[in-house]
Amino acid sequence: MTHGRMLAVHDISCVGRCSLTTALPIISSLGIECSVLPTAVLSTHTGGFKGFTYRDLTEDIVPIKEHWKSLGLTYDAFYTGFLGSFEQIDLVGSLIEELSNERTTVYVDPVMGDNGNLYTVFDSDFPKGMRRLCEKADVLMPNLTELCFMLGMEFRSGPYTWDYIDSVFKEAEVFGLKKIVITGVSFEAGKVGAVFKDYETGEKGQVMRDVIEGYYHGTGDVFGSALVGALESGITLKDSVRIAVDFTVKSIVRTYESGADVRYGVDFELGLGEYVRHVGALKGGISLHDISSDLEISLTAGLAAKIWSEGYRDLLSKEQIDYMVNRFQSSDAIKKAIEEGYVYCLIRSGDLDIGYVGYRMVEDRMFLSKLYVDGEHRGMGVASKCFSFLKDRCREKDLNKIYLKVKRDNVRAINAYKANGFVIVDEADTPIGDGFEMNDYILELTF
Ligand code: PXL
Repeated sequence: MTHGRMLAVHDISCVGRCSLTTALPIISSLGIECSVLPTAVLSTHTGGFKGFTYRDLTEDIVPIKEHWKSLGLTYDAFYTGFLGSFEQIDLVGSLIEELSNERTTVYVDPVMGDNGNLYTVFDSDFPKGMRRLCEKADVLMPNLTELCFMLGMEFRSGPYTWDYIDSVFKEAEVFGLKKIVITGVSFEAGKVGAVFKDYETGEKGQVMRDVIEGYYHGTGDVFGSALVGALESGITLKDSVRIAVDFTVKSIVRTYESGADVRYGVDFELGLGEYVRHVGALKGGISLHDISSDLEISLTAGLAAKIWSEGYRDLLSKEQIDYMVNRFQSSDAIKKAIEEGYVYCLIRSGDLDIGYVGYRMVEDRMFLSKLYVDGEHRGMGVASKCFSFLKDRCREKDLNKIYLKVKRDNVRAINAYKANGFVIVDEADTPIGDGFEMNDYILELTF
């Protein structure tokens, strides 16, 4: 399902970005129609502000539902979060059943607690009730605290092992889910992120990022909303988790750097543009287009100049960047390379050119001479997708190896290649004229 009507069922905390004040803007930014069912109205959320007001809207749920039924409304997706009372659990469960259609996906974030504790407004019976709602979910997005409370497991603080996480995935099978994404998981000190499992395909994985000190309110809702938006846009689970983690982490970093009062939630608004671009790029899919015309060649050279001047600012002097762009990435250089047997392709996402590759076959391997992605589109798995295209090109010629050169101090690129299965096999120091030298590793991928 892409871009049907969604219902977000959360409280409205008027101040302190969380629940509906994050779900609505984040999901709407993707062009998804998001209706709301407010479960309670609070002057602020309950975490850190004293004296908040709390209006429980339990009594409104049935009349609202009946009105929607009289209009013949159904929802293609439900995204439930903070519920205002114990009774709401079953009321929301019935509402989901009565307003679903054959395409409906149910996303449940069983918002109840964090760091081993329930939020103060919930008593110890709440998790038992929440379990029933989770049984209606297709996609569950709990943190470990919430899962432990619902499954009757003892909460332990991290770091965890994959054996432990696998055992949690196994316990969570009782919910009959399609997918689960667990937040706040750490496998090593200094790193935290999310783990996920697709019960239908067996695929599982993790997305970890550096810990940022402090406790940031509403991040579960920012993450959940970004995840639901990406999944509803038809993006794979793995890419959706990565997009949601990065969106959340960048929001936290902005908040940390601004020194803002963390009770007001994280500064996600400035990240919405990038979030929409990332989802848009992966939604449209990525394709490689062989280039040959003068226009395509000059487009590629223009992209190269942009990517190089932004991407290598911290690694090379301006003089060396200018020299290398002119020598290796200008229209003339690309034209000459194509004449010598290189294949150049633009990486296209929707109708945007976001990068380019250049390669040629050398004996029994593909030599990948260029793989450059525009900064705005990095960190979205574009490179991995390019590698699957490039592997196909190798297979067409019965080859099973790709090699490339990368500057020895370009740690980010080396790690990205390693994550795609490349290993360092050699080093090369090549003088390139004008007193410049390239000091590279040679990395190889066998498949
Ligand atoms: O983000 C979780 C959340 C949602 N709604 C309310 C909350 C909290 C967490 O404290 O208090 C009202």
